[in-house]
Amino acid sequence: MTTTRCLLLGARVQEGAGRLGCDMGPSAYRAAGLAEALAGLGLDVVDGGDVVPGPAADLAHPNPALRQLGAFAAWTEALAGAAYAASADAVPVFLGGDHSLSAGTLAGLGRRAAAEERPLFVLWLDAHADFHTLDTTTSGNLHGVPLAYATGRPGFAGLLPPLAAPLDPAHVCLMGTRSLDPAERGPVTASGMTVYDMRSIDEDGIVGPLRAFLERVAAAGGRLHVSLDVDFLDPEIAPGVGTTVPGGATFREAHLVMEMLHDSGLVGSLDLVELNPFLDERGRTALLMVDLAASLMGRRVLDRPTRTY
Ligand code: 6HN
Ligand code: MN
Ligand code: MN
Ligand code: MN
Repeated sequence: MTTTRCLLLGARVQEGAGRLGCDMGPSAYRAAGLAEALAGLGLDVVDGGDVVPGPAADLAHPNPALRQLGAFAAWTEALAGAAYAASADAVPVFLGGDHSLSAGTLAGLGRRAAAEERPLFVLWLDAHADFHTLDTTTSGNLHGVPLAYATGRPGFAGLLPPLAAPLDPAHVCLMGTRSLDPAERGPVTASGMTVYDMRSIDEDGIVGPLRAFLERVAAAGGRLHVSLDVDFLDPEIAPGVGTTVPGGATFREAHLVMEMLHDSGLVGSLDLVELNPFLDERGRTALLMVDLAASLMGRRVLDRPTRTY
């Protein structure tokens, strides 16, 4: 068996969020020992440094709320290229950075999946759906749009890179959803994406739904990308994020999800997004995210270091 090669790539993007600070995320993950934790599992870990975007284009759009569209387009272009290249022979882990970075990673991974003639599946662990188009967002914060762009919703053409292969909404599973803007609700329902919102997780648990999704990915021979937004977690355990929503996933639920993902053997790439170290408390959110990434990459509970967050 060959050793899994794990490539860490920082994306210091903060332009998509409503407040500054996510640009420090990659540094916080490095300080929290992400590379060491993964190497400790016997993985071949390479820190590829930070992806550098080109200059922001001057892009006009009729929605006056939009902020930083040119920077978003430049990040998307750079990250799509990086994700396509990295996914050829490694499991890339993207260290965000706000969630707008997933527009780029999903574009690049879609191209990779198409080249492999495999379908791309996405597990979106987030309080939000991030399913706004450029026309429907009222905050204007572009971390609210990546899933809409990647699935080919209208209005991105000519502004963002064209998609080699739009993501099939039937291959997307949202978990932990508990905050949708009015303009997102109809489109999320109509999209055909699978949504396990917090109410359904509270009622039915997280294991059955996740197992059902993973079985679908396996049956289709799919490549699975996991996008983990810090606000998937309850703010009590993960305060280092700008968009806290009460009632999030517990420590136990989040670790269980990661362990099931590892056991599935299906995960080909990972985004760690929305960590805002300026809002964190002595690095506890960064440390928790590192622990979750390590569980996803194979750490068993008995190997976990004793930590109090
Ligand atoms: N995130 N729906 C809200 C907006 O401003 O569009 C929140 C988006 C949050 C984005 O969680 O990555
Ligand atoms: Mn998000
Ligand atoms: Mn979110
Ligand atoms: Mn299918």
